[in-house]
Amino acid sequence: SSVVISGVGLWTPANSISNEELVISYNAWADQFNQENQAAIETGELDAKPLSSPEFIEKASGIKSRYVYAKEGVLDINRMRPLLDARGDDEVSHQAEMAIFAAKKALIAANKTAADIDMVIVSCAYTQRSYPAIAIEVQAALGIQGFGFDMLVACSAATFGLERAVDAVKGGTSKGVLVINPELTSPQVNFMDRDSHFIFGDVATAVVVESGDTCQSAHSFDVISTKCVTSYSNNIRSNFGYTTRATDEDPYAPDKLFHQNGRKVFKEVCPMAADHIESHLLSEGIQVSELKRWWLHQANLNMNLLISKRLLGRSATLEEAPVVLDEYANTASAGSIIAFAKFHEDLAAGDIGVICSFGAGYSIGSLILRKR
Ligand code: CO8
Repeated sequence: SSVVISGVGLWTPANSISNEELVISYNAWADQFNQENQAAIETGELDAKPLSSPEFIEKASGIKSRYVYAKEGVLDINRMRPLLDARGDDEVSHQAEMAIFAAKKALIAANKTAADIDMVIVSCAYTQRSYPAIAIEVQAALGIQGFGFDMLVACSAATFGLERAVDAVKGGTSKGVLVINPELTSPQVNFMDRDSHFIFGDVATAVVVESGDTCQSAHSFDVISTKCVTSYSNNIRSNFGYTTRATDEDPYAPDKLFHQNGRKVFKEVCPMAADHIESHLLSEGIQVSELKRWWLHQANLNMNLLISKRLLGRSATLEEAPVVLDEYANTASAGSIIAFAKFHEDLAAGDIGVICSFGAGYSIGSLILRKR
């Protein structure tokens, strides 16, 4: 019997920040920095902080706005990072909270309860602690028997997690899997870096994977196949980790936050992603022209247009390759799943689509789906 995706849940934070709001704050911070360091800047000891602009951001990335789990602190030029409440051991953690919201929605969409799930994978770009796993906290909160674990694969965490889920159902290890992506990216964003302050947003997505035999969902997809690839690159990196305390490095240093060589990433990842999608489709005997929908990673609009152009000979339309990054920005691994969550119900039985993620690692993951 087939393995299916039978439900998807999307939890969107209540707070958003527009490009305009973000740039006003960044520019006020940069002006303050430049004034305070005027002497050192004049002697050439320090570089002046350059100003950002909403026009640049939208043109270079397609991003207009982003959601944030906590807005307080982000725009405060004397803080420039979100302010989260520190929670005790007996309280639900921030990431588990996000994950639970999305998981409940996915279960409803799949027409399932906790009793139908026996494996919980929390896969995302960061977990707020190493143990106990966020997945186990979520498993307990939802009353799920079986087991859960966390996995980190940056932007491809969702697709790689889904591959694990599909294999577990196919191999009989599991009857139903929840793959949850609580992408709490904002604590790792350097809001004092003009090149990257606009890139990320927070969100949580969740997907139910089960056997076609048990599926009772109104909108389900056969997973035709999955394909994951990694290739080591330092062009997207964060050096923050549990050893930071022992290396006596500054935990606030820019290298301890998200940083990238954006141009290089753009140039290297676009052809990799295009080739990946094409070879994955061909391995299943599917032509690119047969694809009804491309649920692509949502990092950069120009990147997605370039990838589809390489494969189709023209840019994909918004109907073919839906865009959510204008509203959500880059939400690490959740981007392609948000696109899937918002744009799958209109497909007809037999229609084929591909979910594809690409990013840090580098990591690329894809799933070919057929509407049931
Ligand atoms: N405002 C005004 N001007 C700016 C700004 C700004 N905000 N930023 C840069 N500029 C300037 C630059 O300084 C540069 O000036 P000059 O030409 O004088 O040097 C000029 O504008 C052009 O700059 P870039 O070359 O940097 O601009 P690009 O057109 O290449 O656009 C992008 C920059 C948008 C970053 C683009 O390169 C891009 O999107 N690349 C792809 C990146 C990508 O997909 N990365 C994936 C990262 S996400 C990931 O893998 C997940 C990691 C885990 C999650 C982390 C969560 C925190």
